[in-house]
Amino acid sequence: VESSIPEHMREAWRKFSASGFKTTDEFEKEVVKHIETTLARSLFNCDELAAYSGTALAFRDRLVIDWNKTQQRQTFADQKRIYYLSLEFLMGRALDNAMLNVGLKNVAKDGLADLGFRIEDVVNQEHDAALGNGGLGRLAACFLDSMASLNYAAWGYGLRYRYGIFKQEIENGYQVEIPDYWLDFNPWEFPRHDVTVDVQFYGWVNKYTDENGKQVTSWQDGEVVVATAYDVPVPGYGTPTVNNLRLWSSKAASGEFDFAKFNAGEYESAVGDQQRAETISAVLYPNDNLERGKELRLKQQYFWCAASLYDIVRRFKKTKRKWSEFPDQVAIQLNDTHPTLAIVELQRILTDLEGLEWDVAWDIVGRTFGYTNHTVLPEALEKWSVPLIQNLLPRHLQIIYDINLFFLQQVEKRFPKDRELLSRVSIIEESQPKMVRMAYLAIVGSHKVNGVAELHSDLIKTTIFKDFVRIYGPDKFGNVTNGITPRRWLHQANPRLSELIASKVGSYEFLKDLTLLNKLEAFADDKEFKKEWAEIKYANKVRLAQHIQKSTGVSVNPKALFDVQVKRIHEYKRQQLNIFGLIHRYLAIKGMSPEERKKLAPRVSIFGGKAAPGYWMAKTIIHLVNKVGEVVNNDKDVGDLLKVIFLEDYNVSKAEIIVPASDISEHISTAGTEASGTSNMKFVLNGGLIIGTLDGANIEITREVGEDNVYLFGTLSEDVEDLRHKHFYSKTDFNPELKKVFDFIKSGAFGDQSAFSALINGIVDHGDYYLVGDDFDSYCKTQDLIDEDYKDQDAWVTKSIQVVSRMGYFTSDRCINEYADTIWNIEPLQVKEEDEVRART
Ligand code: GPV
Repeated sequence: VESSIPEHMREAWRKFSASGFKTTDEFEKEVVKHIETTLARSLFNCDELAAYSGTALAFRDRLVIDWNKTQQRQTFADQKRIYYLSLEFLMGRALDNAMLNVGLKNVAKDGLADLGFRIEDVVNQEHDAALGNGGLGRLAACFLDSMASLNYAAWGYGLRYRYGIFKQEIENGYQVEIPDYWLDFNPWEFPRHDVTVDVQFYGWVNKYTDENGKQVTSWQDGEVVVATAYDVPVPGYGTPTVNNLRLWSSKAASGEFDFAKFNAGEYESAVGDQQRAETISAVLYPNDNLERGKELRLKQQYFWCAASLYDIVRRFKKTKRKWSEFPDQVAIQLNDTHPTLAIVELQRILTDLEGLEWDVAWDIVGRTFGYTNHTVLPEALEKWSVPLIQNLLPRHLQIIYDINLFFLQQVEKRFPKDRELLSRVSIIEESQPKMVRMAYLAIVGSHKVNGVAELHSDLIKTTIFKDFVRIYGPDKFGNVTNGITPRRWLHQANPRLSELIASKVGSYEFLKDLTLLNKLEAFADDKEFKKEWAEIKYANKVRLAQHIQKSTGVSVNPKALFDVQVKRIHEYKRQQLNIFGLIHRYLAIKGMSPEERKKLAPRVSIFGGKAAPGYWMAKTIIHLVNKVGEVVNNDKDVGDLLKVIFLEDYNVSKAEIIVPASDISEHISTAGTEASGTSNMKFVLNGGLIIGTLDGANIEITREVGEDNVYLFGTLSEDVEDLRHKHFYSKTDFNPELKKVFDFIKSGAFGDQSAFSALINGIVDHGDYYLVGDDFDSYCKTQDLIDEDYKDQDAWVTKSIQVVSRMGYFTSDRCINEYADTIWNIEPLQVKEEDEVRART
């Protein structure tokens, strides 16, 4: 480390080393300094955005101090590190989280008030960091929070998209996509212009014997794109650990212009090269649970894997260890198959560049990687065409073929003459064109494969990866049920509830050990406590009602039952079942006498979520929800009994308002299709009950909180296949109540019926793949039961307290500790106790 200051010259450094504010005065001084100097503004032109910027910069300084120390501590400790590779990190806002995690939100609140601002208004200025689609990306963000909070030495690696997930607007009931340019002012990232990696594409493979008689394989004459690192600090809660999220940004190799071309008068083409390179990290692909095989997406994947691997290997080499120790220093977790090329890239580095024998290298690779699967849906399983890889990454294709050859030889030895088996498990699918099955490559190149909830982990073992369980044995396959961070999803989103809980369980320690919530159980019948509990839920509903009023113009009654379904729009998640159920309810209300109407609980049904821009059926569902809302919400005869709301642009910061305000939320996927779901956990942790199918983590939530506290309905996953089969052969006994709903739509009640015909035909004529017809009846009956139960508010509040008290298991801290124990083989890094105490006060 030549750049470090010699020991005898360090006195001034120690004397002036930055220490960060602690008091309100010190905070205000920092904010004013940043506003006046960094931003060059003054008290004469300081709006809320400037106040946000100044506050963010003040907190950023605080974080950076601990961040630097954390990185030093981890380097000196010289222990194993975790590298979490994810194409998505759905971080949301950073300021509120930073304030809470370093324990200085109250200081900031008082300071901002002194300076003339309300902290909520300031916090609301921040643009969400929306570098993800849905659950998979948000899971990565929760994991970063947990890894920092538990003091694991961990890095996230991703792409610095210039455009995150699009902003959704609703125009005449249709989704319209607006680009999300979010980097205008982002105080949370640090460009590291000195940390760059050259990444190669295209070119050809040269195999030759050098002058010493050594076999050399060289990938050459490709096009080079430069990856530049942008680092984002990730603060832990109640600890001085601040980990690093490293995001790569692409630009052309020669910097601004290719001067040769420029001088030759090819100005346009030089700028074109520049733009083509920058395109790689320009935009997040907006598909959730769907892969479309686009070349640019493959470029993104390799660009990010190559840069990250180079960085990881560079760090390892500084330790001067032998290659055989690489897996003792490095654990790389693959968030789905998107980073599978990292396996191939490490094998290439070790063999072609470092000269290791194939088998030695392959053993190191296998011990390094773990692969997490997040879906069984066939359309989401990645396959890349061989010609595409051949052209873009010719050397990698050869390595993939070799990996496959050795793997199939191994299978052949254990299961001689089973040709069928060989063709089933081959990494190369013999189709036209040939395809590389990325999940199979990920399994073969990892030492552990895990699913994300019990049912899902069982399903991958018995369906899509069945043959691999035979080949490798069951121990290679495991389960780590997902979790969520209680810091953001309880403490930050629902501060009053967090405070009430803390007052009963004794302290905020439950945010670090969520099982302590079980102490609440004792208060589930405590009258005074229940009153406060209910008041907080009501206040959260009032806040959401205000947001609904502002964004849709519809007034809703906060005393009504709030029924929420917010998540990506997808046929398998069955928002269509929900909206058909609501049309059924509307028709029922219209036919009721005043007496019958009294039995109902007034209800506000709230939808939110984005459809992939090319997913036509999902867009149709959004359209129908909006049209139903127009009719129902303007029907005076129905009034408060039913309102149907579509909230536009659902994202992390909106979830923080919506989640604490729900009475019931919907997790109603066709059994066997939702790998886990994580919003189910968020809602229950905030005292909302759920209606759901026996799918994903719903099953484990039910086990924890008790069957009486969950509204379950619908087909079981083991019966799904048979039913689908039956639909194929007979369409006779179609649900009559659902047919009435379809007839009503067809009558033009919600505008031109042809807009919705594909949605209806998919169910009536095309096999009803997601079993909407089969589950409709039990869904509606279960909703009726909810009406009945909701009217007994006293019993409802007891349930609400009970479920929260039993949610300890679903913290992402538990989840990360399981990964650490069963996959990464890593322990947290000890932090001195005095530092911990300092961080908490
Ligand atoms: I694959 N998931 C996602 O959000 N996007 C994807 O492309 C894929 C999976 C989700 C699953 O659908 C959820 O069930 C799961 O809870 C989440 O990943 C995190 O594991």
